[in-house]
Amino acid sequence: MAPNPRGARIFIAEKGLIIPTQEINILAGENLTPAYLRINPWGLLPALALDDGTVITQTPCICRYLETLHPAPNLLGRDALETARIGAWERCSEMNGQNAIAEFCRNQCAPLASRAVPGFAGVKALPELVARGRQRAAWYDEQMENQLATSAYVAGPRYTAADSTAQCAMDFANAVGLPVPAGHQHTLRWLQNLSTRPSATA
Ligand SMILES: N[C@@H](CCC(=O)N[C@@H](CS)C(=O)NCC(=O)O)C(=O)O
Repeated sequence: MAPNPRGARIFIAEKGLIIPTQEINILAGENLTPAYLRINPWGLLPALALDDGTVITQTPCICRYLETLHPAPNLLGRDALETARIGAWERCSEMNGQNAIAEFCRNQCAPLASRAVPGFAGVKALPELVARGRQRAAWYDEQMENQLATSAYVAGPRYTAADSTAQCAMDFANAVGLPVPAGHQHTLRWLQNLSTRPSATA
């Protein structure tokens, strides 16, 4: 359910690509083992390993790499303005959504008590950050609801990576106890619509 690996899988599915995947157990700390750190020294998921051994990290960069090689269907923008809009909403979902939700759940999750920051060990959870994460996530929910009140999809009238990035943040939030507020009808309509796409189960 981790939002970044799921975001990459959804992107790959929307592109119609077949890429073998290997699951790495974050809660068990598999991403911090020497074997995984040899693949990605930052200890983060996802990572895309090419046949020649090159490894690409950071979800937006993996997506950009794949979009460059496989331009259709376009998911990152058809022109300068749309590309900027999609990028802005992706950054919003990462910073205001995913990071807030991570702050909420990591600082109260017993298996991550000394792994409060993704990718490395030895950072202790701070219980007071739970409430702040909830507050930040509520602010993100407001931003999304306002946007989706006037826009069919997150970055405009068509489905793009801005949708999958937000979908992963919101589904993850729901899984850790921060559901979309019941009154946010536009967000709920949009999320229900995305859940019917085949990529939702990628
Ligand atoms: N900016 C990175 C963030 C990657 C990230 O934080 N991934 C999380 C899973 S969603 C992770 O690897 N967590 C490892 C951990 O919790 O130790 C990206 O875009 O890929």
